[in-house]
Amino acid sequence: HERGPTLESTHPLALGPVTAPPHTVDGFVKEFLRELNYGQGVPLSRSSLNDQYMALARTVRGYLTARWLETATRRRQSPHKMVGYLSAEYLLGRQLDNALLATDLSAIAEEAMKVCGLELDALRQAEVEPGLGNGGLGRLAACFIDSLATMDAPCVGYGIRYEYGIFKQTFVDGRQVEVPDNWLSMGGPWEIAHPEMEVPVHFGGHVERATADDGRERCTWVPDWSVLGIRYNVMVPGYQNGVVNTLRLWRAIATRAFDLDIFNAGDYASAVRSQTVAENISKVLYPEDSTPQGKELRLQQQYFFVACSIFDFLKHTQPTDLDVRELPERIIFQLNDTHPVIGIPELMRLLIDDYDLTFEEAWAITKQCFAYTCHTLLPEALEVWPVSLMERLLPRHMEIIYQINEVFLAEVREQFPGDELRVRRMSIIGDHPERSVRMAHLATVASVKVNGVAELHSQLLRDKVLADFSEMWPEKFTNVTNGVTPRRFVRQANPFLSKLITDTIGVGWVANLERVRELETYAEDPEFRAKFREVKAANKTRIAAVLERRDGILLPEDHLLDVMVKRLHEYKRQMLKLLHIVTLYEGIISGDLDPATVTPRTVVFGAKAAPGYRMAKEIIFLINSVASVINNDPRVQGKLFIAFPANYNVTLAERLIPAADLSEQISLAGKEASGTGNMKFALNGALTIGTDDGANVEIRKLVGDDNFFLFGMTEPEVADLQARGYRPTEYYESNEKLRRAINLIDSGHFTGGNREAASMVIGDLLYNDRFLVLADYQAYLDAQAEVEAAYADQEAWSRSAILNVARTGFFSSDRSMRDYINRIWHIQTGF
Ligand code: B1H
Repeated sequence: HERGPTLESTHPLALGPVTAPPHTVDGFVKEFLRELNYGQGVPLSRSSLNDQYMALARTVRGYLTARWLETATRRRQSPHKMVGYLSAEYLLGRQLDNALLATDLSAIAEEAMKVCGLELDALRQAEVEPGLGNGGLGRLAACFIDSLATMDAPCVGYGIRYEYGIFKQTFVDGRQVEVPDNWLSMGGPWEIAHPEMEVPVHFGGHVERATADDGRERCTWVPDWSVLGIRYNVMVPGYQNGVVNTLRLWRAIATRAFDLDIFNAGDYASAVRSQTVAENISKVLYPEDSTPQGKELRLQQQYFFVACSIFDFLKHTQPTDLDVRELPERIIFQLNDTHPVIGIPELMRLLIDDYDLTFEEAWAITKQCFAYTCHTLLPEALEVWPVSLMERLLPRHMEIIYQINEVFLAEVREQFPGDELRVRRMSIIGDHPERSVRMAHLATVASVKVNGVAELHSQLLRDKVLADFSEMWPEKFTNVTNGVTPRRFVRQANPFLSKLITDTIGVGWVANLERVRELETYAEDPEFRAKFREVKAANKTRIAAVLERRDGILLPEDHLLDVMVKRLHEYKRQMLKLLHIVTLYEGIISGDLDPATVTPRTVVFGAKAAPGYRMAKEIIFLINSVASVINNDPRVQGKLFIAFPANYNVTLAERLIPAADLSEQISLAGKEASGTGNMKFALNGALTIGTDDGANVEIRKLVGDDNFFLFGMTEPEVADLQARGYRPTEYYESNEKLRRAINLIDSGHFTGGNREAASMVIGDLLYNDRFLVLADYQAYLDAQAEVEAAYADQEAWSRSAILNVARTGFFSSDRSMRDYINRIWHIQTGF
C-alpha cells in the first residue's frame, strides 16, 4: 500500500502548511467544543468526564498536529542523518500535561475549561497513562525522545503498540494480584492510526537457493506465515520550540491472504484462530524487568517491530531513489538493550536478498548503522535465543548470523592466534546449556559503539561482562550516563519548586538544566531555605491527599518521608530496607530504644514484581504484613508508619518524588546499571542514602560527600567477599540487632502467628543471600543513624537538599542526548 500521487489543489488552504488554532482562550474553547460536538458527538450539557477528557486531549493534539506536519515537512526538505531509536518499551506516563506544557497552553486550557464550567485538574486525572514499559529502561526511552524533540534532533522512536501495557498491581490479603491494563479501552486520543500503511512481516518456512546468471548464489526465504504491521503515530513535542517528533508504534494484524487461504479451505474456525495468532504479537507487554523471558512470542514481538521499523525507514522515510550504500550517512539505529538486536540480521537480509548486495558489501554497511546500549550486569539478564527456535522462526536470519559469526571469529583468530578458548568465549553462538544465539555478542560485533549507562557500569562492562570484546576493540566502548527529562520530572511534577527556581534564577533552567547551579549560593540564604521547606511541606500535603484518595492511606503529618520506589528485585534489596524498619520497631517495642529519640518516619514503598518471580512476590507480601502490624501497633504510633500503595507507576512517581526527604538507592554494589529514580529524587531535593552503585557514584561526586549518605561494600569488596565464600549466618550470629529483627519476622509476629509465611524469604537470607543483604545490614543502620542526626538540624538538611538540586543538573536527559549525538550518532540538530 503506497501513498497516492502527490495531490495538487489550487485552493489557498491546501497550499500552505496547516496553521494551529489561535493561542487564545476563545480559540481554545471553540476547538474544544468542536471536538466535543463533532468528535465525541455530544453536547457539553450531556457529556461524560471521558467525553470531556477525549475532547480536551484531541484539542491539544490539534495544536501539536500543525507543528508536527511542519517539522516533518522541514525534515523532508533537507534530509540529514537521523536516529532510529529502537526500543521494545516506552513508559510514557500521562500525555496531557506534557503536551500542554510543551505548547505553553496550560493557562489557556485552564481558563478555557472554566469558561465551559469544567475543571482542568479533574480532566487531567481522567487520563489513563500509557504504561508501555516495565521500569527504568522504558522510562529512559521516553525521556530520551522528549529531549531529542526539545533539541530539535531528527529522530523517530520505534516500538510496539501493546494492547495491554504493564499490568495493574492490586493487593489481595497483602499479596500481589495482577489485573490486565486495558489502557485503550476508553479510546486513545494521542495516537493517529494509519491502517492503510501496512508492512508485511514473515515468519517460519525455509530458504531456497539458486545460482543466478552471474554465477552468484541467491537466497529466497519462503516463509510459511505472515502478519501485517499497522502504523500508529504518537506526537512527541519539544519544550516550547515548535518541534514535534514522532514515536511510531506497530500493531500486528492478520494478513488478508493468510485469512483467505484457510477460509477458502473451508475452515472458518481456523481462519479466525489464525487471526488471533497474528494479533497476539502486539497483545501484551512482557512484565519481566531485568530478566528476559525466552518465550517464542517474545522473539516474534522483537522481530515484528524491528522488521516493520526498518522497512518503514527504507520504504517511506527515505527517497525512492535511495542508494543503500549511503545508508550510514542517513541513519543510525540505536539498540535499546538487546531486544531489537534481530534488526542486525534483518538489515543484512534486506541488503543481500532484496537489494542484491554481496554479504561483504552488506556487512560493511550494516556495521555502520547500529549502536548498542547495554543496561545490565546480571549474567542471567543477558538475552540468548535457542538456535533451534531461531531456525524454526527466522531461518534466513539464522543463516546470516552464522555467516556473521564466521567472519567475526576469523578476525578474532587473526588478532589472537591460537587462543581457541577466547574464540569460544566470544562466539555469537553459545553451546551451554543448549546451542543459542548470544544477542549481546551479536550487538557488540555489529555496532559502531557499545555503551553502558553510568560510569561504573560502563567500566564493569569493559572489565567483566564484555572484557574480551573491549580488549579487541577498545575504542568501541564508551559511557553515556543516563538522564531524566526536567520537563516531566521537575517542571510538571513539582510546580511549587519550579516556581521557586524560576522566581530565583529565571525560566531558562527548564531547557538548560545546568543553570540550576545558580541556586548554590541560595543554599546559604535562610530565607530561601525557609521557602524551600515550604515547598517540601506543600508537596507532602499534596501526596497525602493523593494517597488518601487513591489508596485510602492516611499519611501521618510532619514525618521524615523515606521513599523506596522501583521494581521489586532481590538485587535492589527492598529486604534491607525492611530489616531496618523491623529493627526500629523491635527496638521500640522491646524497650531498647527510647521512642523519644526516634525520628518520626514514614516509609513509602512502591514496587511491582514480575508475575512469575516468586521470591519478589513473597517480599511484597512480607512488606505488606509488616506494614499492617506496625501501622496498627499503638506502641509505635507517631514514630513509624509504612505506606505501600499498590500499582506504583509514572503518575504516582510524579506526585511522590517531589515530597520525599530521603531517597533509598541501596542495591548491592555492581548490580544496578544506573538507576534513574535516584536522579529524579536528587533533582527534587531529596537526600540519597545509597551504595556505591550505578549513577549513585556520580550523584555523590556531584553533590559532595556531606550531602549524601553513603554506606555498604564497594564492588571490588563484594567480588572479594564472594570469592572468599560468603556465609550470611555469620552475620546473623554475630549481630544482635540483626538476629532480633530476623527472629521477630521468623516468629510469625507479622504474619498472624504463621511462621511458614515468611520462611521462603528468611530461609534465603540466612542460607543464600545472593545480594549480601546481611553483610551490608550494619553499615546501613549506621548510615540511617546519620540520617536521623542530620534531619534533626533542619537548616543544615535544607542546605544539603538545595545543594542536591543545584548540583545535579548534569542528570538532564538533554545532556545524555548531547553525549549520544556528539560521541555516537554524529547527527546535526536544528536544521
Ligand atoms: C534495566 C532492563 C530490562 N536493565 C529486560 N535491564 C527486560 C531487561 O523485558 N525485559 O526482558 C526489561 C528491562 N532494565 C534498567 O535500565 C536498569 O536495571 C537500570 O539500572 C537502568 O537505570 C535502566 C535504564 O538504563
